[in-house]
Amino acid sequence: MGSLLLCFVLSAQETSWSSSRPDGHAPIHVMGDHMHTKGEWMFSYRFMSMNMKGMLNESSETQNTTVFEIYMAAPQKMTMNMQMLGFMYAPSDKLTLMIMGNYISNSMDLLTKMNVDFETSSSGFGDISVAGLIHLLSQKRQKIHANVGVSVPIGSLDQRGDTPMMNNVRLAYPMQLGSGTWDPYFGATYLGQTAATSWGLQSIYKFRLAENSEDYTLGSQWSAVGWYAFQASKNCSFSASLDYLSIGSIKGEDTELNPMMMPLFNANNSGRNQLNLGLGSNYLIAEGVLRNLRFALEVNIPLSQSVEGIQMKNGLTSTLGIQYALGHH
Ligand SMILES: [Cu+2]
Repeated sequence: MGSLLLCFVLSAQETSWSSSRPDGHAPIHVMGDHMHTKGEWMFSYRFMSMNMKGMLNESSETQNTTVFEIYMAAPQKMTMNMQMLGFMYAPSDKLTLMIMGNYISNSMDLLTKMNVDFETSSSGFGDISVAGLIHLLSQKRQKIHANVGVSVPIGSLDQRGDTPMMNNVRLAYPMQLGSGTWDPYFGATYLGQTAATSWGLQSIYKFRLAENSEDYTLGSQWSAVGWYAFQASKNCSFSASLDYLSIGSIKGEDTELNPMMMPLFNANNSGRNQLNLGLGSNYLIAEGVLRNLRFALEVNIPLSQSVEGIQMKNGLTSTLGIQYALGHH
């Protein structure tokens, strides 16, 4: 009883925003949400699995027979698995540096007009993200930082596979692993806390300014996410988030892709707007040898999506994460 009372007194006295609590980190799919204090570093691993099934034409579902009126093949299902490795380091209280690399494995099931099923797959390293989080404001339990970064083109644009029509052909745009261009991004993150709850807002715009070696430019991306979390215990928190993602259309085209072959070979079928609901949980080990080790889980469910032309319909995305911070004061 005495220690419980002490605990209340301590949390009432704590008046600055803190990352040292389960909800001190955003839901796991959000990147660059928190800063570190001088000398701290953090290692993170994430596994993300994104599933797509069926097709959309603008915002309504479309069938194979409709697609076969124009195209030779139609995508049926796709899975994108991404493993992400990240490091954060704070040279000062005002700046946290972040680098994140990823390894992508894609597989896509397709059906031809002649009713033949086939599968294509691609895998390799994706683009590397290098960023700085710059402290802007902090007041009591609220903070704002800027997110400034660049995506470094490491991912391949020449993933190939065999199809019933032809062997060793270049795969569709969504099966490629990178943008092929240096893409700067800018944004800001706002964080707030009470003794047992926390929330945040983040908005980031990624510019695609240049044309890649295959004569196209992926669409620019705007993302906005808001989340709310509460502590169920000292170690565990639950969160809900809303995410809005707007991706522009591809400009130019990869001339190795025949746009009549399959909707996703056609650069006109690119660009989308999507609203996701996320449900997640964070778990923090606060004491002992594994102190500062975190586990997190989140599921993101599309609430609405609309696409340019004909594209695959996005389904659930699940993200698992492990984070470990060192040099904590
Ligand atoms: Cu961190």
